[in-house]
Amino acid sequence: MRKVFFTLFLAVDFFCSAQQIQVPSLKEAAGFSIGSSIRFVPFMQDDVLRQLQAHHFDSYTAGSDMKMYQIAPREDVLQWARVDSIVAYTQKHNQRLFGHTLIWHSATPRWVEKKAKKNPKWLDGFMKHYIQTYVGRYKGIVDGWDVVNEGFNTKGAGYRTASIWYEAMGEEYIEKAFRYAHEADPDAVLFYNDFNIERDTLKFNSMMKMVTDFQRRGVPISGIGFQMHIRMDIPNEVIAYTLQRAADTGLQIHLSEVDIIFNTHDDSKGGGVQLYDRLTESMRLKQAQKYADLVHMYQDIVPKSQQYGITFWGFNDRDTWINRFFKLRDWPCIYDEQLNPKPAFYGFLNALDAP
Ligand code: 9MR
Repeated sequence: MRKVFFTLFLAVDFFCSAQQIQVPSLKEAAGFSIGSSIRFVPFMQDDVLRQLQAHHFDSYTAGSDMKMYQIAPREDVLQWARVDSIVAYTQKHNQRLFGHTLIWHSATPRWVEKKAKKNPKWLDGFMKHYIQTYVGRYKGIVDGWDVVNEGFNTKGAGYRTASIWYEAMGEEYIEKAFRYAHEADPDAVLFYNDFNIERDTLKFNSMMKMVTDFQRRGVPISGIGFQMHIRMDIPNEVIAYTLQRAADTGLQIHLSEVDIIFNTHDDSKGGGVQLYDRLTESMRLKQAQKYADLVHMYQDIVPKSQQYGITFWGFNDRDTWINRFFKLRDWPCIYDEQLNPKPAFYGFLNALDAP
């Protein structure tokens, strides 16, 4: 049955554009929240994107609009206008707003880095003020937060030490960020979020050590975010193993930035390695299977009460960050460059258990 449905939609896909076709809604087919990262300004001017977003997603993650460099561009300035517009949009469309991200080395404004380098003691007070003003302002409105993003090394074991937060405050900065956020909104779902944890078991183990220590000591963490920027050749067995161990903590599990690439890279800006120049039909079908595998693993391994949801990092190949960042040509998303659903979309959709 699944196969017939899949083939049927492939045929429809071939003749129709996104505007002409009403495909089934992902959020209606899923038993958990489905989201995508969105860049608010181009999004609000793009009718097709807005139509697709409202149709498929009941969770909204800002691609950049909620990061520290946007909120605190200069000393003594906190600007909320963009976030307020996003809140208005999500409330109008009855969507969950997810806060990405409070503390991320890569989104720290230059002025904060400079000031903390001169006076490391200042940073803790600034962090407390920033988090509590921000989380307090959107208390009961932002459902959950990536409290700290990418606090562990890109590869292998250990904390990311090349971060002003670590340099000025030591590893305790992570715990403090969670405590400050929890004080400001005790009901917000608080995540630690990172990449490659589904595949790099040394990195995963470092994170798990921190998470279980937090749980033992009552540091208010409520979830683990697997960014899940994966490649076609990342073995399902490894993903299943790490997901299982994370789920065993009893915490919420969010697949927070999903995309699936064919080519590879060294994790650095411009570090793409172009292995495939074009997307063949057989690649499209294999990608559909991988998206389906991911959904099955999430549903089978993560207990329902811990399924915070699955969020795509942009849902179409036209806007994906992958090509810009790694200097690649890849096709990681469920919608193609013309904003038509790909086999990956149907692979994902058909794997979803009804709510
Ligand atoms: O996709 C985001 C890009 O548009 C921004 O310029 C960049 C810096 O803010 O962040 C990108 O999103 C990253 C996310 O916040 C954290 N995980 C990795 C994502 C891709 O770089």
